[in-house]
Amino acid sequence: MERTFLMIKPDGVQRNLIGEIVSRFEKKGFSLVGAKLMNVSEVVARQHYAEHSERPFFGELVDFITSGPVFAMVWEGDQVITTARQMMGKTNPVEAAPGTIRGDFAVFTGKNIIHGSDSPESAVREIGLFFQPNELVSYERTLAAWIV
Ligand code: RTP
Ligand code: MG
Repeated sequence: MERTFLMIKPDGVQRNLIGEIVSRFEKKGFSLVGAKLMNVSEVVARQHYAEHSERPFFGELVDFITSGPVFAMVWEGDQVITTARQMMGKTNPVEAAPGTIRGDFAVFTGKNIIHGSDSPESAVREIGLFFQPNELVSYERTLAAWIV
């Protein structure tokens, strides 16, 4: 069972898209094992996007991700890293297919609503950066017991 780090960026929070986005991953069949609304410090933002530190847009990226609250999440499921990236769509919303989160809700690369880990190594690193182990809750589905 795989885990990934997903984060609704400040534009997604401002636009009231938390519920819509969480709902897509729930309906897909993945399990939410951790989530919190939080402000990202500049130190954490720089660490999170360290791979882009030499790119010309790095300063803007850090400013944006620290500009307001984000909704940080850890999701669990079979192949969740790759599948979540597919559900998010391409980085540039112009290229993101309709039906994807960025394809449906975003217009600009710099305001593309959601982040998702791009590999198992990134997922481990990013989960560790944003969550303490005791903030993650794994559980068995006991749906029938709650319905009847
Ligand atoms: P993310 O890390 O946020 O999930 O996005 P991603 O993997 O699809 O794209 P990545 O290449 O990792 O870029 C990280 C974020 O940087 C901004 N960006 N701006 N102006 C530009 O050319 C440019 N390229 C990337 C985007 O907000 C992108 O999500
Ligand atoms: Mg990335």
